[in-house]
Formats: sequence, structure tokens, C-alpha cells
Amino acid sequence: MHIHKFEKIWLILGTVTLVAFLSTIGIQAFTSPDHAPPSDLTTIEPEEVETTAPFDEPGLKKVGENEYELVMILQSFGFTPGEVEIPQGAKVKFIVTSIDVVHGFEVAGTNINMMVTPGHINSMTYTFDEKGSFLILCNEYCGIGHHYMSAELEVK
Ligand SMILES: [Cu+2]
Repeated sequence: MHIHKFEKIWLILGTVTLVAFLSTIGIQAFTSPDHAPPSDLTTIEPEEVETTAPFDEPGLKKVGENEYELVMILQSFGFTPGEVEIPQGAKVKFIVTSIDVVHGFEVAGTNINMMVTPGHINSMTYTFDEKGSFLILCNEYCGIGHHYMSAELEVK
């Protein structure tokens, strides 16, 4: 069987590209920390969120040298607490859950973005290197008042 020279080149190029891309995905899946298992494997009884630790005391807690935990409850149509002040340079672990329906937890301008499902606890860590105000918003349509659902995060 005769294969034209250009066709051979394209076949080799296609095969090499495919192997390169699949290898990249394979290597990344096992080595990149960004591909850790999802945080929401921890579960919670949605009816008992407000009486279960750490959600019985929502807010910012200092857990180490410039390290904080921010516990937040999401409900239609707001966040508890609704305003948070964080010192500049602090490493913050967000721990969030929903008491009613599926909400979104996004800190605009950062890569913090979680889908918050009732019955599950989500967490994510982020370091705020620069001062400024950040808007926390719900980015999953959760009902008629969804567009009012936001909170303020101030890095001082
Ligand atoms: Cu919403």
C-alpha cells in the first residue's frame, strides 16, 4: 500500500501530538496538587449545621502564625457572616456549607470558586497578599433572591 509522503507526515504529527497531550494529562493527574480529591467528601447533616462544630461558631478564627480559618454558612439568600476582615498576607482556609439548597461560593478576582451542596462541607485555602475589598458571591442560581446573595471580604 502506498501512502503519500505528506499523509505520512500528518499521521506521524497527529500521533505524536496525541501521545504528548495524553501523557501531559496522565502525568498531571498524578503529580499536580491542584488535582487533589474534592474537599466536599466531608459530610454534615444539613438540618444540624448550626449546632455542629465548626458551624456553631461561624466567622474568622486564628489557627496559627498568620493562618486563619473562615467558617461560613450559606443560606438563601445570604452568607453568615456577611462581612469579614482579614489581615494582609494571611493564609485563609475557607470552610463552607449550605443549610438549604445548592449555592456557589466565589471570591471575585481570585480562584476561589466552590459549588456548595447541602450535606457537604467544602474547603479551600487561599493567601491574600494584597489589601483590598473582595466580593463574595453566590454563582449558582438558588432562587428568587439569588442576585442579592453576596458578602464582603476586606483585606486590611
Ligand atoms: Cu444563589
